[in-house]
Amino acid sequence: MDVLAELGTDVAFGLPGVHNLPIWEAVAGSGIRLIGVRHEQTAGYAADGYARATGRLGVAVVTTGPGAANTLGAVGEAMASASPVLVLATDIPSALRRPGTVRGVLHETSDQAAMFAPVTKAAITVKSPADLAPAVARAARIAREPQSGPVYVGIPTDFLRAGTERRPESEVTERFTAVDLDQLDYALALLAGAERPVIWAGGGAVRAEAGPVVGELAEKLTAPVITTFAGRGLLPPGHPCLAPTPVHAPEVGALWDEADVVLGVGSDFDGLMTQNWRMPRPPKLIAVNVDAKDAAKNYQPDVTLVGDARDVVAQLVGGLVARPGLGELTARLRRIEDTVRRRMRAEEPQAADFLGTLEETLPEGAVVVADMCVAGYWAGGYHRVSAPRRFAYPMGWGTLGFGFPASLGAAAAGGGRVVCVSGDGGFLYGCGDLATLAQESLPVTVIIVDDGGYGMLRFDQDRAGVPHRGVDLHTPNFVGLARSFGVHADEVKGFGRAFRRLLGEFVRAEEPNVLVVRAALKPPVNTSPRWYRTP
Ligand SMILES: Cc1ncc(C[n+]2csc(CCOP(=O)(O)OP(=O)(O)O)c2C)c(N)n1
Ligand SMILES: [Mg+2]
Repeated sequence: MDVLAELGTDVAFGLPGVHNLPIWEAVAGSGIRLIGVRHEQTAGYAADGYARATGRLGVAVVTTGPGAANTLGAVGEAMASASPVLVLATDIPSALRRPGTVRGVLHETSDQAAMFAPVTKAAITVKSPADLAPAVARAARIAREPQSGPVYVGIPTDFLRAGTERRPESEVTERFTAVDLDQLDYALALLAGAERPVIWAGGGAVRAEAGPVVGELAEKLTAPVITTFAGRGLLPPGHPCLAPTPVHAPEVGALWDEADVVLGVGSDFDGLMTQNWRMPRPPKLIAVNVDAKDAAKNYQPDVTLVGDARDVVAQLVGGLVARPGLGELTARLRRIEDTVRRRMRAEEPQAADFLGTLEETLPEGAVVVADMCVAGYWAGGYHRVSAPRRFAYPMGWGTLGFGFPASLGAAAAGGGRVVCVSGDGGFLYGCGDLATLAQESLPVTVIIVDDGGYGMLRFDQDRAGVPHRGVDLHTPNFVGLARSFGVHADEVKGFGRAFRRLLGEFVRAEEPNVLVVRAALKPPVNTSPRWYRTP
């Protein structure tokens, strides 16, 4: 706990079991607030939400076996979204373990760390009481160092009472050496000679706090900046070079198609962004990435600048002269925005109303956390994110059920109001944590868009021309459900005037609340069945 507190983590999320009770005792004097949740998936998602909103290490404290296993979906999401999450789990007593045999000890698994191997950067089992604090420090370092991601630490429960002798210094390193100057020169030459350069910025740019230098570089180059889902919020909405939506809008896709040089910053060009790599490889590609392999796994770059995105992009800014044409670029981007917004209103007026009201009513600095639901996809594509870390989206691993518990973590970070956008299906994954919401009185407004089932899959079945199966579902009275936990709740039909009035009230309240909206939305073009690039 001392190691974690030294790193700046002030909130952890957990659920007790007989094996991990000593951690609850240790937390008492550590300066860390351990928020008790009602399911371990919530501990994982809340730790992730906290990490995304703050950039700090998110911590989930869970017990042995099923407790640890219950975090796996959340940990996989953190892995896919490079979110620094530490899972502190206990394991059965070392004294009772017989390697290779499952003896039947309470909560025993043959190899608990192995469950975490494919969804973590590292899965560490503590070897001795003396190894406990160093192992936690090592895990925290691995989780935080770029590219960040989740790390599992398994602690045989008997070690927790054995006592450790020393408090180790926390190991935090910045491991980058200077960027290769020949490569930098080559990249500068490509950019200086580019006629239609484009900057493509991902989550790595946000994590490196590279927004200001990316914005400067874009202005110097007069290059549009296309952000990925994870990169949204990198530049402020009014920035003269910001492409208004991700690349799934054909008009934004055209910017990519026309580019002669693309500079990718902190992105791996994943399938969800590139429409499963149907986007052509640009004639010249420069990649800025902490990991050369990650940069090259999808489109082979002509040159890779390995290093911290903020440092490397600052060096590119320093090596280039400003060129004319910023006014024309901004005008073109505004025209694209008009076209895209007009089409949105024509295609799905409810989405336009929803997002318009969200933007109007959202208090400054509020975080929006979206789930895998149709309203969330609209937010993922079109919500104008006010600043870095003000929008969280599980895309990523595409993990339904992320939204509500992640919003608890983001709110526990103490930065003000969090608005969660959830469907009826996703909300039911973690609805037991309405108890946590009430108990901690977290400043969360949950918008539940209730379309009576799995709307996205309903769309898929309609598109395939098959009857609805498994998608039209019974939903509870969500208002009654929330109120039964002591959470203020109300319901409206559609995204009209009543929605606007209530959302405005709800986001300005001190306490948590739930706003149920009865509506069914058509999904936007950034969802895979609606991608415009066909195989
Ligand atoms: C863990 C997980 N299980 C299943 C899915 C598949 N899935 C994606 S969207 C969706 C429907 C979600 O329903 P709801 O939350 O009501 O949102 P809606 O689609 O109705 O807007 C499902 C089941 C998933 N993405 N993740
Ligand atoms: Mg639904």
